[in-house]
Amino acid sequence: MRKLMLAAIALGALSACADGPMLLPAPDRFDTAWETGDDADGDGVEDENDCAPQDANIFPGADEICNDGEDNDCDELIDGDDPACA
Ligand SMILES: [Ca+2]
Ligand SMILES: [Ca+2]
Ligand SMILES: [Ca+2]
Repeated sequence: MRKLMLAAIALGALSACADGPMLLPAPDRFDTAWETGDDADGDGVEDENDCAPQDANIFPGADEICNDGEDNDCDELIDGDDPACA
């Protein structure tokens, strides 16, 4: 089943490159989210820029919470490693 899906995706990409008719009825959900800039958790940051697209409390520009083990502000620095907690 996975091989079939990959083949179908490859076919879709090829047909798009050739500017031919689309063979697939719809793109998969991830492609749709990426293309439309969906914000799944409603935190105001598009999923493609959000390090936690399913958590509305975590987004670039959020306050770092210094004792929860999460990278709350999406700068890849967690708790004590984040300058916000210095
Ligand atoms: Ca988020
Ligand atoms: Ca944190
Ligand atoms: Ca951080």
